[in-house]
Amino acid sequence: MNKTSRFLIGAATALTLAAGAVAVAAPANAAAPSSCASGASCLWDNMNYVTNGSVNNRLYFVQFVDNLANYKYSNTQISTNDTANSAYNNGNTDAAYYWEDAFYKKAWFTLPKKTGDSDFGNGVPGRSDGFFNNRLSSASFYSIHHP
Ligand SMILES: [Ca+2]
Ligand SMILES: [Ca+2]
Repeated sequence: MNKTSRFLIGAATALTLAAGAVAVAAPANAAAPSSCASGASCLWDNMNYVTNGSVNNRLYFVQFVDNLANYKYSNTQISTNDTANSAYNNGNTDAAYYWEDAFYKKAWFTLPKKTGDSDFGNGVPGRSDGFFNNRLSSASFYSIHHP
């Protein structure tokens, strides 16, 4: 082994360690659930981004949902009204907002882009109690509706 090849091996090892450090530092919920496409926000009936045990059974929107009573989680007969326990905002530009009542009324909370809340029961951003568990009735990205 000559001097040049030893140097290259050393450089590759350093890069690998740096990438590992970045992965460890990332928030636990940084990765979007697999069923929530880029640009969408998604809701699930249960905590941890599932409905009946599957991440695929979700409600998603790319602009707004004025009344969740009009929709069911995909592959189910479960109404999305007053049932959601987790949400992810996989939008690319906007924060997403989630309201207690239809047509963007009463209490709300917001998730910045590329973040989620895997369990409304232990609180949501800006609120520490489980108030929003099974209570959402409308949702929207910031550019369409916001408080
Ligand atoms: Ca539920
Ligand atoms: Ca939570």
